[in-house]
Amino acid sequence: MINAPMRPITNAERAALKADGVVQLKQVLPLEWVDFLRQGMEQLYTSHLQTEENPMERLTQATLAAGNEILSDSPTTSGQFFVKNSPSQISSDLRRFAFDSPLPMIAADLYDADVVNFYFDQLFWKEAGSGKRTAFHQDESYFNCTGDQCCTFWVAVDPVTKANGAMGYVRGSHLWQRQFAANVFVSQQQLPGAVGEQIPDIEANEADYDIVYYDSEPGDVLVHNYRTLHGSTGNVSADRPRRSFAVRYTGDDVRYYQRPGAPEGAPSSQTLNDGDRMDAPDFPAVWRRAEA
Ligand SMILES: O=C(O)CCC(=O)C(=O)O
Repeated sequence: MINAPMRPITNAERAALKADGVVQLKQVLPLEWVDFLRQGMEQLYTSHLQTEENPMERLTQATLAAGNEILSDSPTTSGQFFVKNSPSQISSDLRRFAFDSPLPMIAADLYDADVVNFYFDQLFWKEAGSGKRTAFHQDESYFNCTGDQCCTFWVAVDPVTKANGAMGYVRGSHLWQRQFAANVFVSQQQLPGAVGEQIPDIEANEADYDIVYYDSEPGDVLVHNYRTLHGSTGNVSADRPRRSFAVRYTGDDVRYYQRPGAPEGAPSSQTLNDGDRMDAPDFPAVWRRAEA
């Protein structure tokens, strides 16, 4: 499989990411890569998600026990919402997708970077009927880095609409210069030890914000800046899973920063100090500009 996108990134797409903090790249991923990713995710679902304790479920129970609300689009729940951190550490297929698919080249093109480094990956699997929303949040508060060129590349292997878990973004929020506290992901409740402002109640006041929700088709990639507030709807469909893989890449201006309040599991480095370039074995380079 080749690592080139289906088409070049346009100036309008680069400009949208800068201005809005989010852009949807329609049909940039070859479908053979999407099929490859889907198979890798399905294997992981069988080998790990279905057999391990689901950390999101544990977090949900702890949040409810503390008297806090879980955000859901459905009064009843018949499926689970799985979040798996760093799945590429256990799945060679997901690692290959994060490192060798067209995504790193797309990142280089969007950032106009000399070097693109891998930072972190996550798998998000909303089973049919798992009504839980992903609460609006800002990735920056979970990440041990600083700078502008850090984006999430979100790839769904299923058709996505609001009924099974569409991603929503507060346009322009990456420019607000506000640092929000990390939350419990399915609740507005802050994570213990989180640092930053409480995120406003966006879910109950969506009309007050410039929010854009995206339907998505296999082959599309949603890219958002790590400062952009975003969340997703619950999966209230009867039979459509919503399975996605998110990979974070950094560009030239990003520096390591051990962020106060970042959750314990946030990728961190044994070798880098605050202010160092991200170029280290912990965060391998996945794309380099060819020497002239
Ligand atoms: O897929 C989701 O619901 C959440 C994804 C997300 O927050 C992210 O990729 O940063």
